Order: sequence, then C-alpha cells, then structure tokens
Amino acid sequence: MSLIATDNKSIVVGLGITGLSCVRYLKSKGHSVEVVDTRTNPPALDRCNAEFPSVQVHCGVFDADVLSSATQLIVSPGVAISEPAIEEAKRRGVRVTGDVDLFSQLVNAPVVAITGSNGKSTVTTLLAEMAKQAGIKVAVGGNLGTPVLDLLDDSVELYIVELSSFQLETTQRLNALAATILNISEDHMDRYSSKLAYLQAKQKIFHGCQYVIVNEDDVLSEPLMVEGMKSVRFGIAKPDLRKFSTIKEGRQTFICHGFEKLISVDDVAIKGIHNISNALAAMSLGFAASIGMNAMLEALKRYPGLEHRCQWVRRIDGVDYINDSKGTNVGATVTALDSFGASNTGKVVLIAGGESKGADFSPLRGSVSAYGRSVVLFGCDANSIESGLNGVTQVVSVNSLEEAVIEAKKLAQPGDTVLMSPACASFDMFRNFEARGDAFVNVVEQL
Ligand code: UMA
Ligand code: ADP
Repeated sequence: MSLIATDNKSIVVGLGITGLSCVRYLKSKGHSVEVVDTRTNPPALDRCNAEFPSVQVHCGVFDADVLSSATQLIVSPGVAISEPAIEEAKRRGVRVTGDVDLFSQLVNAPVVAITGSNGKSTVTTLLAEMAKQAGIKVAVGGNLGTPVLDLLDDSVELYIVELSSFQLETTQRLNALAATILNISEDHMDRYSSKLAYLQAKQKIFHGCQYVIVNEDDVLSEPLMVEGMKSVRFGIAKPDLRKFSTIKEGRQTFICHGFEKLISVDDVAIKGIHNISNALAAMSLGFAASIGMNAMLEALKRYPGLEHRCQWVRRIDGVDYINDSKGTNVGATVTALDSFGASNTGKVVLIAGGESKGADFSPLRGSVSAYGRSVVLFGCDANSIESGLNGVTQVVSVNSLEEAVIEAKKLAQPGDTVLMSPACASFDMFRNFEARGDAFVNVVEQL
C-alpha cells in the first residue's frame, strides 16, 4: 500500500527547505495539503505563499486538533516525532511519515545512503565524484543540502544521499542498494534520551538494503538486524580478503582491496587518518554500486574535500590556522585534535564553543591533554566545555569568535596549530556552520 495519501489531507510539519519540497511534491500530484510550523515566520513561508497561495499555513504552537484533522503528517527533520501534539495525532490514527520515507517509495533508480556521526558529507561528495568520474548520472543531497524529494528525476541513474538520524526517525524501509553507518559518537543529546536511542534512529538506514557497508573500526556501525543482506567491510590497517583497508610497505602506506595495493595514501588528495577511513567507506559503497575501480582511484586523486572541514587557512609566524567549523560534535573535534596533534611537533591551541546540544565534553580531555597548549572558549555553552575539561589545560573564555582568534594568536608558539573545531552547533551566534567558518577565515585573514 502506498503511504502517499491520495484523496485525503496531508499536513506538512515544518516549513524549512524540507517542508517546501514536500508541499511542492504533494501539490504537483494534486493532493490536499496544509502546513504547520511553530515559528512565527518560518524560513520558506514567503516562497510557499508565492508558489502555492492556496496552501494554508498555521504558524505558532502545534495544535493536536489541527494535526489530527489530517490523514498523514509529513514531519520535517527539525521536529521530533515525540512532540506531544504529533503523538496525540498518532494516537488518533494519523499516519506519521517524513520526506525520505516518501522518497523511498517514489524513487526508481538505485539509492546509496550514508549516515554516521561524522564524515557523512565528505563520503557523500567523494562517492558522487567517483560516480561522475565513471560517467554515471548522479543526484546528490539529503542532509547535505538538497531535500531528497527535490532530487527526483527520471534521468538519474544513481541517488547518493546523506541522511541524518532526524531524517531516519520517520523512514520505515529505505530499500537502499547500499547503506552505511560510518561511525557513532554522541550527538544531538538534546533530542534523544540516550546514545542508544540515537543509534536506533540511525539503524533504520539498513531496512531493506542489499549491501551493508561495515566499518570494522567501529562496532556500532554493524547492523543490529541482518535480513540476508550482503556486506562490504572496511577498516584502517587490518587488511583481509575482500575488505577495503590499508597496507604499510616500508615508509609508504597503500589503500588495498583484499591484499591488492590500489593507491598510495600520499596520492589521495584528502588528508588525515579520518579521511583515509572516509576514502575506504566511499570505495566500499562504490564497489557495492558497481562503480569502476579506475574511476574511484581517479576521484581519490582529484577530490580536494569540502570547505570548513579541517581546512588550512593561513600560516602566520610559523603558526597554522585551521577552520574546522563543521566539527559540530565532540567526536569530530577529538578527531581534528588527534589529526593535527599527532602529525605536528608543535601543540594545538583549540578554539571551541557554541550550542552544546546537551553533550558531555569529558571525552575531549584525553586529546586536549595530549596535544593542547590551551583552549579558548566562546559561545553560550562555554561553561559546560570548561567543566568537561576539568582543568587538564589552561582555559581562556572570551565573548566572541573574533576575540577568540586574537587570544589564540597570543597563546600560540611557532610550530603550533590554531584549530577552530567548536564541538558545538553554531546557532547561538551564527546562521550556520558555514557562516561561522567564514567569520573565522575573515578574522584570520586580517591578523
Ligand atoms: N523548527 C521549529 N519549528 C518547526 C519546524 C522547525 O522550530 O515547526 C526548527 C528546528 O528545530 C530546526 C530548524 O527549525 O532548528 C530547521 O528545521 P527544518 O526541519 O525546517 O529544517 P530544513 O530547513 O528542512 O533543513 C533540513 C535539515 N535540518 C535539520 O535537520 C535541522 C538540514 O540539515 C538538511 O540539509 C535539509 O533538511 C535538507 O535535507 C541541516 C542540519 O543541521 C544542515 N542537520 C543536522 C546535522 O547535520 O547535524 C541533523
Ligand atoms: P558530517 O557530514 O557527518 O558532519 P563531515 O564530512 O562534514 O561530516 O566532517 C565534519 C567533521 O567531522 C570534520 O571536519 C572532521 O573534524 C570530522 N570527521 C570527518 N570524518 C570523520 C571520521 N571518519 N571520523 C571522525 N571524525 C570525522
């Protein structure tokens, strides 16, 4: 049975880019649609009014009676399905779904799906480069930026989608050709009751998939239920039959498939051990999707990575300045600290802070005490980070990102790295992580 109501009313919950894509899709099929959003002026309101003047939009606190008047609710990722008004509507028999769920029923080409706490965007875009290199017509989106319903096009041969736990919460059966949970570390603890609840949402990516891609370096990437799925496995430094891994030979390290050497790590454009893990993940997904090996290797040589991810900005007085604004959780910041700490003789001055999302910052302690010269904190949850660090290094608190950079410059010594990897969301002070990264780059350029 199709979950897309035909004669009955759908209510789209949330009017950001996802909500608008849902309205657009449902209206194109002639369905009856209304929209609700708790914000007084949701971001896509003007566009929705202009494109669909007849669609009623209810702004303000969710009303269970309004929600219960629908046959189905299509809930945006920014809204938890545990919202009391949504739960009440569900109790009254309303179906609750999301844009990825609709997409999974409509799509008529293979889907490769990527989730995980960190590395999603890098793996998604790298895999897309591999597919393009092989001459495959791909569509790329999801949490990366373009809502999945806006990707649908009959000429597409392969869909590559980055999915967040929020999007997976409302997804029943994705039926992906290949799917992966890259890794799991704590994130979004303001939305989930526990790390297990967060993992359970991510696990939905595997429902109905043909190939599961497993990261052997993270046991939490394994599917909890195996429904006769085939698997492709990857892991750093543990080569094995049919697995994507690395082999060391003298001073050189090679990416290998089984025991066959494919490319020297030095020839891979994205750098750092975490990015080699991302490269192995992309190759495993590409292998499952039958992307040719030569095309994959060519893409590895050329793909430079995305902005705001461990991005080198400038060297001043022997100090490197790195923009890792996309380091929005503790796991990402630990990775960045370890990556720069282990590869340089100098120490790291870490700039961190923002909206904590309920995180426990104590896992930062090990890497900060191993590699940190000092930590400069800014943003609304600076105190939580300071408590998490528990005095392992010198901490300086400031009021803005600009002050943080100036302070970091005073603290850094030649050979050091100033790393802005906030371990937090940006929304307390910036529109998004890109704006925060741009602001950092701006200040650094003016030093
Ligand atoms: N909101 C309300 N009231 C509502 C609806 C939303 O306050 O009624 C708030 C949410 O709490 C949230 C914001 O509005 O803070 C945006 O929510 P949304 O669901 O309208 O978001 P969209 O504009 O549709 O963007 C969403 C994803 N946003 C979220 O998951 C919060 C985008 O991921 C994604 O690119 C887009 O769909 C297309 O698929 C962003 C993100 O921050 C980049 N993702 C999180 C992350 O990567 O950590 C999961
Ligand atoms: P996501 O889309 O999951 O946020 P990105 O590819 O945008 O992931 O990378 C965000 C940040 O996460 C990077 O700047 C880096 O600090 C960290 N990171 C990237 N890949 C990994 C990985 N495989 N394991 C751990 N941390 C990673």
